[in-house]
Amino acid sequence: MVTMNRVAWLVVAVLCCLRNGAVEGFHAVYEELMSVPAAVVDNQYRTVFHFQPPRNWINDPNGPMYYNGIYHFFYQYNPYGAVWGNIVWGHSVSTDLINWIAVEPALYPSKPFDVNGCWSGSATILPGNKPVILYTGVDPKNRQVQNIAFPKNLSDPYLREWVKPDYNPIMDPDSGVNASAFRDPTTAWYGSDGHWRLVVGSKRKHRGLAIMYRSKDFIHWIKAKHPLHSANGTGMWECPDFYPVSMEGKLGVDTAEYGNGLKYVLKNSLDVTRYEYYTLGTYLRDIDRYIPDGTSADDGSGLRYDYGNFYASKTFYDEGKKRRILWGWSNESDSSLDDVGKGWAGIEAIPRAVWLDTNGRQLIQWPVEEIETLRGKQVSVMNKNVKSGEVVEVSGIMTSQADVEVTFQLSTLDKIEPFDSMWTDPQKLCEQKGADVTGGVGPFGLLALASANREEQTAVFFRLYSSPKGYIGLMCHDPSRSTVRPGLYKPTFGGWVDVDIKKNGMLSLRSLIDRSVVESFGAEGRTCITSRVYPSVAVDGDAHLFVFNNGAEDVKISELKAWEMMKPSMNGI
Ligand SMILES: *[C@@H]1O[C@H](CO)[C@@H](O)[C@H](O)[C@H]1NC(C)=O
Ligand SMILES: *[C@@H]1O[C@H](CO)[C@@H](O)[C@H](O)[C@H]1NC(C)=O
Ligand SMILES: *[C@@H]1O[C@H](CO)[C@@H](O)[C@H](O)[C@H]1NC(C)=O
Ligand SMILES: *[C@H]1O[C@@H](CO)[C@H](O)[C@@H](O)[C@@H]1NC(C)=O
Repeated sequence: MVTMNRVAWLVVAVLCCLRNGAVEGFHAVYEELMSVPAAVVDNQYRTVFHFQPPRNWINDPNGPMYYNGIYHFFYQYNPYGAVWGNIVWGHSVSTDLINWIAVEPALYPSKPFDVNGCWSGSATILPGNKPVILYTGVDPKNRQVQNIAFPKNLSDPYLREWVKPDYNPIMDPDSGVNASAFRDPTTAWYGSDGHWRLVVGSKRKHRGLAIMYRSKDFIHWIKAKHPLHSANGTGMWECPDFYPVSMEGKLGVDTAEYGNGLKYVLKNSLDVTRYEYYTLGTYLRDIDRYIPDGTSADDGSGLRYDYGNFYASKTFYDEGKKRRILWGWSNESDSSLDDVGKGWAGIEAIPRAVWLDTNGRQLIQWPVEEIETLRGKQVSVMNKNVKSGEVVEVSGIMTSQADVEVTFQLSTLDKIEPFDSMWTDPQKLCEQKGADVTGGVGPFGLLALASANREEQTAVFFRLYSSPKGYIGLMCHDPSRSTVRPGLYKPTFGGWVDVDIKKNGMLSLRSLIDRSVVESFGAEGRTCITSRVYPSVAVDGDAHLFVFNNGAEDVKISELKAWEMMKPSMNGI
């Protein structure tokens, strides 16, 4: 393996003493690899239009904000190696969310209140247009505390330097809070009583907690008597996010808004499952309680932004375009030694606009429109029937980096299979019924990053079932044949598709394909799945794209458009 050759010297040097993924709190810690600089930076799997720094490890998105015409994006970053460790706040700026300029790290351990780490946090724009960051510091006793930082010079359009006052920390884990489970402050919002509020993720035994704090001046914070919300059996809540969405239309709403016509979203990243879940609900501001709607399961079986590899996400309100934008981290599925060999690990998913579905039961997500400026050469397929068992190649562009939009028309559903009420977990169902398992209506969809003979392929597809309550849609990513390389982690992912198929007779799919990532948006953004894959043949010009149908019923491509994606300016690369 190319990658292995590159790290052969390293394998010899460290395998002997590599403590295999000893887990400290929430991350595998490979102390021996934490500060191993990249010998070579691998381009085979490096993404072209997803957010990445030039090299090294990244994880959680931090403090995203729009300030004076500039988008700021911070991220958990190891400046010295391709595994987690030495974490600072990397910082990049952009005017379009697509082309990024890297500036110096905004926060790095330097004071007693963050000497052992500058972990995740959020930005809030205070009255008078003053941005401020709240983040988790790890103190000399390894306690997690919350700190505040201000821009040094508000006239610097890039806000390069940040000042951490010596009065930090501003929130301590008190007697009731576990000092090893107290992190990731949210963006704050202002209440009618003149107090700021925010939540910090935590847990008590098996109960996940969104601990609430209040402050009059943003500096002195007092813990509320009860959390904003909690749920037993969910474990540590990382990276909570709490914000309003409008009950009508696609426009975003500022975090501080309150009133009629709004619903609230509470999202938590569950350290136990390493996936994240959200509920829609009501915020009772007078008593500072959040109550999830009956239609939102409030546990690890609930709604997810993304049913694939997507974690530690955070939204912000984009005042410029009046929309709410979601950032999420997609980690690698290869090994830490592979990452050291590549010289990097982790990407951020394409920023997505989020709004409420007209049915009020879930969110809709769609890649920010700016991504379309990267669309280059285009090919299309119109009104093409795909018979049972047939495969249609989409050729004429380089599909190793592409944006593909397809609408399938389902004229008859006669051969649809019955739904078994025992099927409660969509991911398990996708595991059982992979892309090669023939069905009634579906599986049909795309084969991305495929080799010519389809020995390698990442399948993105739908399957439909009928139940007494109506039709049920399932969307899957099946990467089981994504590479001929042995030993890689290739999880199948799946989610239900909440759309009235009978009424529409159509199902749409969009996939953003970028060398080692396939990011898919089913039914116009109702179900999203992201997978990391490492093809060894389907690379560059040898990557093919197909439409397939392994259902008994024919389906029709009503329209397919695919664009080769151009490379933005990505942090100097
Ligand atoms: C603040 O930033 C502006 C714009 O970059 C610059 O002209 C000015 O000198 C800076 N002020 C200080 C005190 O560094
Ligand atoms: C505090 O959290 C840590 C990290 O999850 C856990 O190992 C420990 O058991 C917790 N302590 C208590 C008293 O619950
Ligand atoms: C909370 O969840 C844990 C584990 O899931 C369970 O053992 C415990 O009984 C639950 N406690 C309550 C009060 O429901
Ligand atoms: C991403 O990597 C895979 C494979 O190592 C792990 O199984 C996941 O837990 C991990 N995801 C996160 C969010 O850390």
